[in-house]
Amino acid sequence: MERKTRIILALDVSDREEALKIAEDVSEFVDAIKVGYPLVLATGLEIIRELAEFAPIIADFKVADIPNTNRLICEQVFEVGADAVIVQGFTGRDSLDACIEVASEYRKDVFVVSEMSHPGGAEFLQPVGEAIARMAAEAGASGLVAPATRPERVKKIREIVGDKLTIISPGVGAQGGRASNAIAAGADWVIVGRSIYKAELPKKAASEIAAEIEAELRREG
Ligand code: NUP
Repeated sequence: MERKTRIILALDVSDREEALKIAEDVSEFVDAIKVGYPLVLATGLEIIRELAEFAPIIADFKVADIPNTNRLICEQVFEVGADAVIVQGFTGRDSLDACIEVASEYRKDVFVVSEMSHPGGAEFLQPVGEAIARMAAEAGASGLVAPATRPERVKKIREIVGDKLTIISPGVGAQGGRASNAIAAGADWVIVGRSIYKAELPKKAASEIAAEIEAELRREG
């Protein structure tokens, strides 16, 4: 994934034509497209291959099973052309290792959720988020998913993993987080869904977030 706009589009629409149209429309302003259950369950796994024409694809399946099942899931995801997969860390080191093993066979990336961005993410996951971040670093994951809704938590996770891991951060816009705050806290990329795909002009919405991030990066020097 090349760092240009620092935006990952969360393409949670459920119509194939709409998904392809939005992907093409906003592609110059996003560095990757995140595809999850809403789109894949509605249209089929092949949508990943089709969207990969526009940007690298992150498959957000929050993989959370025993090692063998995780392995089988990751194989499907990389076979269809995804560049990365998002997995849960709470299932433990062996489950994570299975995902990382498959990813390294395909030379692809694994992002581990350390703490989720919605209010309920603070309930069970936040108390173990830092331990998950440490485990992800030790296991050799490519990066972490940390909440833009709580920039102070992104900062904490960045302190824990240093520059070794990439942090991608959802919760911008519709969930209340600001892109510039997440980037200032140490996120490498923000993940933005509804604020782009539900906008009247998705391309304009993406370009405005890109400009906000650019201004923040300039400010930081
Ligand atoms: O902690 C997380 N929060 C979150 O919102 C982990 C995620 N993977 N996501 C995903 O990011 C969520 O499933 C959705 O696809 C996207 C955020 O979308 P939006 O709130 O910008 O519409």
